[in-house]
Amino acid sequence: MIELYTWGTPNGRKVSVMLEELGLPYRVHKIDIGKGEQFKPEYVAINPNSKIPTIVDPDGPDGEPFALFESGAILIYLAGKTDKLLPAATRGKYVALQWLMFQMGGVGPIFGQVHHFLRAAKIEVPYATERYVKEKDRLYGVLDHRLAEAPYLSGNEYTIADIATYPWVARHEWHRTDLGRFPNVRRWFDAIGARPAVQRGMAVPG
Ligand SMILES: N[C@@H](CCC(=O)N[C@@H](CS)C(=O)NCC(=O)O)C(=O)O
Repeated sequence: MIELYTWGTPNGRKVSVMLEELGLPYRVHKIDIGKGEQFKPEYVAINPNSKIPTIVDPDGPDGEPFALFESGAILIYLAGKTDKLLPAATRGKYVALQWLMFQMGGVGPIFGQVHHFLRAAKIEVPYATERYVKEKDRLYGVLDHRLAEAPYLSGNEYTIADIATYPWVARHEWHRTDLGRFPNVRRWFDAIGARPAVQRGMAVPG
């Protein structure tokens, strides 16, 4: 049974969607980041970065328990453990990892900043808001262009790149993005959202 430490945010839901897609048994431990539970010493012991998500696989490499943080690393680990959702062939594998890194280094951090400045900042900061909204729109344009060429981010196969990106696009209302402006993203978003495993994973931690 994999232990999943998570909260109801896009980075946490990437991992619950992945576990649901793989059909791996897992137990959810809620880490309420609003209450600062990510800073408790027992959590910092498995995630020194004090953020969710983290997994502990009791049956890790060499059969030993294995704690892992960073959602992208967790997705790659689970794909490797099961030989699923990351193509084995070199070209497909690195195209999937390319779009996963695009999510980790671009979509996640930039959409997160947009959420902060539109929804959480205690004062209005027009310069920062404008800067991040503009970059968010540019990233949507890149996604839309890619999804005009292929059904999924990695090509013809649904992979961890899609799993990583979906929960961020699912927050499109938070970052005030009309998916009608990005019809290829909309088609991809609807197709992925129809997957039962995605629906179950997106409801975690409940
Ligand atoms: N790069 C990390 C980012 C994780 C992250 O930012 N998690 C947020 C929730 S989505 C968090 O735990 N925030 C709590 C905090 O910043 O104190 C990953 O992908 O795992």
